[in-house]
Amino acid sequence: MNKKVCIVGLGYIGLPTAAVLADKGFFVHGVDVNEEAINLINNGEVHIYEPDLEKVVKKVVTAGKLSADIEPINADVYILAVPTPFKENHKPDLAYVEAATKSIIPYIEPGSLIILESTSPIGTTEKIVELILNERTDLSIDEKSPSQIYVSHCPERVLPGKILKELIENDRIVGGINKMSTQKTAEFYESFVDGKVLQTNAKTAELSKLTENSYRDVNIAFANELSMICDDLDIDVWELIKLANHHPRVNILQPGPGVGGHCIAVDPWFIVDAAPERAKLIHTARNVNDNKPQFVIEKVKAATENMINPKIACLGLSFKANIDDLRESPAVQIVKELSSIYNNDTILVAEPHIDKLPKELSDKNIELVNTQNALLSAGVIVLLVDHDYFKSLDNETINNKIVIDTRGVIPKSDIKLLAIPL
Ligand code: SAJ
Repeated sequence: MNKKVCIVGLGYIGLPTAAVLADKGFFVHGVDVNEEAINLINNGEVHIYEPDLEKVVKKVVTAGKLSADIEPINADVYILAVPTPFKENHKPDLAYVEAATKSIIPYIEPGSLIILESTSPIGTTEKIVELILNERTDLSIDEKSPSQIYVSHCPERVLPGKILKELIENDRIVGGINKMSTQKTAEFYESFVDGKVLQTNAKTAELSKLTENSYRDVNIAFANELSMICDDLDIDVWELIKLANHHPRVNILQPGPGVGGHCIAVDPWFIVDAAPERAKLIHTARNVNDNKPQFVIEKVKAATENMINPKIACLGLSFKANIDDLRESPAVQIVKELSSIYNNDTILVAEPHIDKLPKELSDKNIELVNTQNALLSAGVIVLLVDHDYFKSLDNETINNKIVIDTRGVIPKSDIKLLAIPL
C-alpha cells in the first residue's frame, strides 16, 4: 500500500488518525497551523495526551511514514479534521472547515478523495464541494467526467481516552455527495477499520453524528433533572437510578455537575439551529445541562450560609473522569464562579491529572494543592469529577465536613456528619 494521505488538523482526532493510518502502511502528511505541534510531531513527540499515542507517533515518524508541516501536499486522500465550534449565538462556526478546504484546493487533482471528519452541521459537505468547484473550474463531481473528484463525510466517533482502539474497532458511517464518492470512501475506511463501514448520503451522515451526541446529551439531561428533583424530595438519586436500572428496558445515565467537552455540549446546537421549531426536546436538554453548574453553586451557597469565611476545596477540574482535558469543563466553570463569590479566601483545587492551573484560573484566588492537603484544610468539599483516584480516598478524612458530591463517588454511609448528596 503506498497511498498518500494528507490530514488537515492534528488535534485530538487528526493526530491519532494520522498515526493509525501511517501504522497501517499509508504515507501520511499532517498539516496544522500550530508550528510548535508540528516540530514536536516531527521529533516523534505529541502535544496532546492520549494513551499510547506518543508510542505510535514515535514509531511511524522514525519509519518515515508520518511527517507534519504547515502546508498541505499533493495526496490521494485528504482528510479534514478541524474544530467546528459554535459562535456566541449558538450558530455553527465553519471558519476552520472553510480555511482547511481552501488550503487543500490548489493540491486537489482529478481522482482525489476529500473526506470531512469534523462533526458538522447538515449541508457542510455540500458547501465544501461548492468552495472547491468555485475555485477549480477544471474539476467536477459529475460521475462520468474524467476530472471527477470524490467528496464525503465520515464523522469521527471515538471516545477520548480510547481513541486508538476505537479508530480501528468502531463502525463508521460514510456519506458521499454521490454514489461513487460514498463507495470510494467506504473502500478507504475498509482498508484499515475492523468495524462495519455503513454507507449513506452526506446529509444523513452529518445528522447521524449530531444525533449520537444529542442522544447522549438528552439522556444526561434526564439524569441531571432527576438529580435536582431528588434533591428537592430528599431522595438519594444514585440509589434511585441504580434501582430503576434493574428494569430490563431502563438504562439511565449518571448525573453530574454539567456536561463538558467540546462535542456533546456543542453538537445538539447544530440540530437546534437547523430545525429550531422542531428540536424542542434537544434544546431543553441543552438548557438543563448548561444550568446544572449553577445548581451546584447554589448548593454550595446554601451549605455555607451560616459560616464565616468557609474554607472550600474542589476535587477535580477535567470535563470527565481520568483525563487531563479541561475544555468546556463544568468543574472549571464552577471553581471560577466560587472564587468570585468567596473572594475573601482561597479556593483549594485538587486535580491529580494536571500540575499547573490553566490561565483562566491561575490569576484568581485559587490554589492547586494535592488531594490530601485539600481534604485536611477544607471544611467544605465539592466533588466535581469522578476520577478513580478520588474513589480510592480514605473517607475518614472527610468526617465532620460538609460534602457536596456531584458525582456520587463517596458512599453515603461514609459521610458521617453532614452531606448534601445532590
Ligand atoms: N457525562 C455525565 N453523565 C454520564 C455520561 C457523561 O454527566 O452518564 C458527562 C461527562 O462527565 C462529560 C460529558 O458528559 O462532561 C461528555 O462526556 P462523554 O463521555 O459522554 O463524551 P465525550 O464528549 O468524551 O465523547 C463523545 C462521544 N459520543 C458519544 O458517546 C455518543 C464520542 O463517541 C464522540 O466521538 C465524541 O463525543 C465526539 O468527538 O463527538
